Amino acid sequence: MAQRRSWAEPYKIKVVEPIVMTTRGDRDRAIEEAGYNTFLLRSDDVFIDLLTDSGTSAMSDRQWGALMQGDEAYAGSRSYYRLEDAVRDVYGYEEFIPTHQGRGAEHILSQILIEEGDVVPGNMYFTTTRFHQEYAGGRFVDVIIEEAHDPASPHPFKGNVDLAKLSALIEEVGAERIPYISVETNVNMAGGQPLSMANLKETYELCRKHGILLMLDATRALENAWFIQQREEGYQEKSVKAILHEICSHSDGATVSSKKDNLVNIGGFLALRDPKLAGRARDLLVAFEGLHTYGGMSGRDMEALAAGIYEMVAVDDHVRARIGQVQYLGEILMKEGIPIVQPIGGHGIFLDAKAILPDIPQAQFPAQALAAALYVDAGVRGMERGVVSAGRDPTTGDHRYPKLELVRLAIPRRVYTQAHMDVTAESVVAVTEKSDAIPGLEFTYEPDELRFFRSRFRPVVGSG
Ligand code: P70
Repeated sequence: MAQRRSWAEPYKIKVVEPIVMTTRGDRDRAIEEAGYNTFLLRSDDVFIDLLTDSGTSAMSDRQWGALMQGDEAYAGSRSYYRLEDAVRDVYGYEEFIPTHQGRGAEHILSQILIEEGDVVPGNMYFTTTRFHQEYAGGRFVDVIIEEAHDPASPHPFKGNVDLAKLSALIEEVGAERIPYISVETNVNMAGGQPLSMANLKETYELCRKHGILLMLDATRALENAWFIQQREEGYQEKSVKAILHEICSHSDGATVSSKKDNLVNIGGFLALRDPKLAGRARDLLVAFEGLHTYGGMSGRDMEALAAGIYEMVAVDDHVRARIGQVQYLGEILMKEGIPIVQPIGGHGIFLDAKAILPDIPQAQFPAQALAAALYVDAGVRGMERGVVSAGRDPTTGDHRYPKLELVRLAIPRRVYTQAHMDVTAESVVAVTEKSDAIPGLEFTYEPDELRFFRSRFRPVVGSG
């Protein structure tokens, strides 16, 4: 296709959903009631909702049309077979196992492969993924390259696996203690950072040599494919569709939260190559999710998902515009001198809270405090991705202190306009300029598991 000077969304808007700007007084009250946790805000109190890109995409007219064609048969639904075809065509895995969302697939995969005392390496943790690995008796070990932990490193593939770290781990614990490596595409907690095809291939070769499986978290594999096309030698002329297919070819299976790349509000799947392993997964599926021909989805969910999978790869302009919007916001912030994770990632902008609030100690949750202050300024909702998200070490009980202490502004797909990005950038600048006034936080309630979702805080007296 002829190169243009600028990108534009390859769609126009047919339906809109009104949103309301609240007053500063309303927002002060709302954040206090929410215990300074943006997960506990009501969406009616939010103006621009950048909490997550998960399940928040706008569906196309074709997807809405597909909903009407859902076959709600308990067993053998036509919609299941359509979805199975879509996953086989686009991702290339033979065995397809539907689940209610990504963590449903993680649960099943962890239960069939991990035994008590096993070790599961991965290119940076993801909260729900690590939870399920530990819940199954495993121990997660981070084998991502060091650059991923440095927000300022401009490395083009910060999601890469560090093969020396992986080899050392295999040496240390023995390959028989490592059922699989979990390789995430476009690593969420690193800032939406891709891994390269070359690194994935080498990782897969190393694993095969040792009889270790390679399971992808292919939740944002489309966005990873885009970065490979843009940045990796030899991929400029290939479509993102072809690149995505090639990514999956270097793996034994994948878990996918379809609430991201796949453009639906709910759904997910586990995909495998080995039919025996798939049989064990289906045995558990019927106990935890639902029958093997619907998992946790209705027939209409499966129709919309099949349509979404085809739509995301139909033209490269879709992902180009999606990531283009994220870059638009990131570039404004960089011009304003706001410290954000470099390079700009695929699904959102990650503000470096340690750099913005250097006087708040990490034990007083700078990213949580920054997310709350940003919300109060103009009703923009982001998410803490720092020490609160990292949780406690199961053996010592201490906080885990990640190097990255970030606020994520995740951009939903096909939902907001450039004007929303402008308003967001202005608010980030305004809050950063007044950052001295932001107090640190302390827990008033801390849940035992995945604490970031429901924890509550209050400002630390005398700080800020
Ligand atoms: C987010 C969401 C979900 C997710 C993911 C990756 C790379 C698996 C999943 C789970 C939602 C979320 C989840 C936990 C904490 C905060 C937010 N990410 N793998 O906003 O999929 O949600 O469908 O069960 O990013 O990043 P699911």
